[in-house]
Amino acid sequence: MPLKLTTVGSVLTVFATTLACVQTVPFESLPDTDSEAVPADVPASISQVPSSLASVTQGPASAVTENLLTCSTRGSRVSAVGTITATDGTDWIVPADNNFETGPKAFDLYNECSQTTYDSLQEVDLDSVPVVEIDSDGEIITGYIFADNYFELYVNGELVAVDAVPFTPFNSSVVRFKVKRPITYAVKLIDWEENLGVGTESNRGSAYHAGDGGFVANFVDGAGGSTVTDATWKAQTFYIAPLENPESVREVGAVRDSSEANADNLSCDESCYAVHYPIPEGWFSDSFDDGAWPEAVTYTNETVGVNNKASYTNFSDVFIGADAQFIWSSNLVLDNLVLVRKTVE
Ligand SMILES: [Ca+2]
Ligand SMILES: [Ca+2]
Ligand SMILES: [Ca+2]
Repeated sequence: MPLKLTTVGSVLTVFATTLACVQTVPFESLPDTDSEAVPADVPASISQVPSSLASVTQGPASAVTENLLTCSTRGSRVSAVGTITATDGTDWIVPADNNFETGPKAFDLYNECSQTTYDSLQEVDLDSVPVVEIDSDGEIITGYIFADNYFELYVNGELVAVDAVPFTPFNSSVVRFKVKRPITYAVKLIDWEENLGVGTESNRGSAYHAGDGGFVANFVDGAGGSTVTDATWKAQTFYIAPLENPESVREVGAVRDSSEANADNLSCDESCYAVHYPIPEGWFSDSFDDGAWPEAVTYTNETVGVNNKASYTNFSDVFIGADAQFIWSSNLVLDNLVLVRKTVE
């Protein structure tokens, strides 16, 4: 890749025209110490931290919130939040900063913690779902959502609902809001973790199993139309863990690509690394430009592992039946904080 590091402008121009190339030099917010950038003739490699934006942490975070939700249901995992300092001195919240304690909770379709376990959508009185008014003269949209593990939904910049269960048991939700078009959906997604900072949970015989994520939604309007999650959404990751080696994260165009990283049978346990990226200001706004974000990657029900989860299968008519697909960023396992967006006219 004939990169010439003459000016920021030229780098950005080259970058924009070579989105398919493996990025080996900082391309956003070039630091003052640009002289240390990799020379132009060095081939694509995994020999450095992916970009000037990324920060690296190692080992466990310190819990600042021991448990966001007390739930006695069998299979309920503790949903803690912690902080950790990176090698560059920056502080990070893991698994992610969130509005669980203050945001409006989504209405339950299926939530064992609240003992709401509808067998089907036909049992749900949708008129009892509160309508969040974004535009008083807008149309009413009804959205069905399942997230592994946690979502926060913004519509045209307004926080409409947060997931009622941060970690597990798995739950599903319905939201209603009144809004005018165009409609921008922006969703913060967190694949929660038990071992804060190292991206793992106790599962499948290991105390340090790397869990996976997944998000599916179907937003139905009153005129027979709907917006479902699919590959036309944008998705970007901001927290990648566990990593045996942080340098295994590469930037391939806009993709923060951890496909080279081992996700199974890791042995780093409490000494695993994580790579963090700052969330851009106003990412949830309708005016935010997500043009540089990768397209979402779709995943099958089998891959996400939902075929045995009543919180999903009881409402399959609004998910599978509506052709809504599970989406995430490029790594369903290692990407733990993912932002997704979609604008519809
Ligand atoms: Ca949840
Ligand atoms: Ca998960
Ligand atoms: Ca994960």
